[in-house]
Amino acid sequence: MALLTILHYPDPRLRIHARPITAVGVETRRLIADLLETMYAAPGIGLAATQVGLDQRLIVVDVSENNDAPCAFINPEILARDGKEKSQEGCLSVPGVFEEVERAERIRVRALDRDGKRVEFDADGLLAVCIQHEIDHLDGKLFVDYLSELKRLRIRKKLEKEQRETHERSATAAPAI
Ligand code: GNR
Ligand code: NI
Repeated sequence: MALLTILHYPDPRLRIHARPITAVGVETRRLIADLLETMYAAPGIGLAATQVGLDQRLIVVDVSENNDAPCAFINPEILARDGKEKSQEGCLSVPGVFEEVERAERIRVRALDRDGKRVEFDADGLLAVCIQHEIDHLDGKLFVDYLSELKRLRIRKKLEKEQRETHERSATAAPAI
């Protein structure tokens, strides 16, 4: 198991449209374990491979109270959408930002599970929000894209400043030779 580094907006790698996984084997299962470990450590309720710089259509989700319902979906697709609902969203790639986003209230999802078996199910509530948010990541899309240009610009400036300060601190603490 390994903790992976989560990329932060506006890293251009978050804009990559990820490629489908063609064969589900031990490599994919190892990656699922690493993504789940990274998600729980963050902590978050979902994580997409795109967020750790991997060009693969793979997401993990756990919306349970006790973090005891880990799910992995490979090549996930939304087959149908129904209703509209606004809810407050956050993103591990946009730390410290929480804004209202409108999404479909209910969705029908098709994917492969960790054994490469096809699954199809309906989702609503937080699970529906989370799966839509994660599939957006696989398409290079972030929840800030649903906000106004002014809000997005303010968020970008704030995160760029935080990243500059983080780099200055680490440069001072451990100077490169
Ligand atoms: O941990 C997360 N919480 C969350 C809350 C509301 C809507 C979506 C999410 S997903 C987010 C983790 C994340 O960034 N996944 O990509
Ligand atoms: Ni996210």
